[in-house]
Amino acid sequence: MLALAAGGAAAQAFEGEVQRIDKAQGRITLRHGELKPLDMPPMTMIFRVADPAMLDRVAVGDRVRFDAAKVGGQYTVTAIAKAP
Ligand SMILES: [Cu+2]
Repeated sequence: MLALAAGGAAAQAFEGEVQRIDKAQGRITLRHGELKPLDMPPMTMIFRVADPAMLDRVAVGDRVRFDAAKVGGQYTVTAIAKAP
Protein backbone atom coordinates (compact mmCIF):
# COMPACT_ATOMS: atom_id res chain seq x y z
CA MET A 1 0.00 0.00 0.00
CA LEU A 2 1.40 3.35 -0.99
CA ALA A 3 0.96 6.37 1.23
CA LEU A 4 0.38 9.60 -0.63
CA ALA A 5 1.42 12.70 1.29
CA ALA A 6 -0.98 15.45 0.30
CA GLY A 7 0.97 18.59 -0.42
CA GLY A 8 4.26 17.00 0.58
CA ALA A 9 7.16 17.28 -1.82
CA ALA A 10 8.97 14.17 -0.65
CA ALA A 11 6.55 11.27 -0.68
CA GLN A 12 4.78 11.34 -4.03
CA ALA A 13 4.26 8.07 -5.83
CA PHE A 14 4.24 8.43 -9.60
CA GLU A 15 3.43 5.81 -12.24
CA GLY A 16 5.55 5.09 -15.26
CA GLU A 17 7.01 2.53 -17.63
CA VAL A 18 10.72 1.90 -18.10
CA GLN A 19 11.85 2.66 -21.65
CA ARG A 20 15.62 2.58 -21.28
CA ILE A 21 18.23 2.03 -18.56
CA ASP A 22 21.73 3.52 -18.68
CA LYS A 23 23.53 2.23 -15.64
CA ALA A 24 26.93 3.67 -16.63
CA GLN A 25 25.45 7.17 -16.67
CA GLY A 26 23.06 6.55 -13.76
CA ARG A 27 20.06 7.44 -15.88
CA ILE A 28 16.68 5.94 -16.64
CA THR A 29 14.17 6.84 -19.33
CA LEU A 30 10.59 6.67 -18.11
CA ARG A 31 7.29 7.20 -19.84
CA HIS A 32 5.22 8.82 -17.13
CA GLY A 33 1.74 10.18 -16.59
CA GLU A 34 1.02 13.67 -15.34
CA LEU A 35 3.34 14.67 -12.46
CA LYS A 36 1.38 17.44 -10.82
CA PRO A 37 3.90 18.20 -8.04
CA LEU A 38 6.59 18.71 -10.70
CA ASP A 39 4.22 20.61 -12.99
CA MET A 40 4.74 18.14 -15.83
CA PRO A 41 2.34 16.72 -18.41
CA PRO A 42 2.61 13.07 -19.48
CA MET A 43 5.80 12.43 -21.46
CA THR A 44 8.81 10.22 -21.97
CA MET A 45 11.95 11.66 -20.42
CA ILE A 46 15.34 10.86 -18.94
CA PHE A 47 15.81 11.05 -15.19
CA ARG A 48 18.98 10.88 -13.17
CA VAL A 49 18.81 8.25 -10.40
CA ALA A 50 19.84 9.01 -6.84
CA ASP A 51 21.65 5.64 -6.62
CA PRO A 52 22.65 3.51 -9.64
CA ALA A 53 21.85 0.37 -7.60
CA MET A 54 18.18 1.32 -8.04
CA LEU A 55 18.58 0.36 -11.69
CA ASP A 56 19.19 -3.29 -10.76
CA ARG A 57 15.66 -3.59 -9.41
CA VAL A 58 13.82 -2.73 -12.63
CA ALA A 59 13.99 -3.75 -16.28
CA VAL A 60 12.99 -2.22 -19.61
CA GLY A 61 9.26 -2.70 -20.10
CA ASP A 62 8.45 -2.79 -16.37
CA ARG A 63 5.56 -0.74 -15.09
CA VAL A 64 6.88 1.09 -12.05
CA ARG A 65 5.95 3.38 -9.19
CA PHE A 66 8.54 6.04 -8.50
CA ASP A 67 9.30 9.19 -6.61
CA ALA A 68 11.14 12.07 -8.26
CA ALA A 69 12.35 15.52 -7.35
CA LYS A 70 14.43 18.28 -8.86
CA VAL A 71 17.88 17.88 -7.29
CA GLY A 72 20.63 20.29 -8.25
CA GLY A 73 18.58 21.38 -11.24
CA GLN A 74 18.16 17.83 -12.55
CA TYR A 75 15.06 15.68 -12.38
CA THR A 76 16.08 12.78 -10.19
CA VAL A 77 14.37 9.51 -9.32
CA THR A 78 14.68 9.13 -5.56
CA ALA A 79 12.84 5.79 -5.25
CA ILE A 80 11.54 3.22 -7.72
CA ALA A 81 9.85 -0.18 -7.57
CA LYS A 82 7.96 -2.46 -9.91
CA ALA A 83 4.26 -1.70 -9.84
CA PRO A 84 2.30 -4.36 -7.95
CU1 LIG B 1 8.55 14.47 -17.54
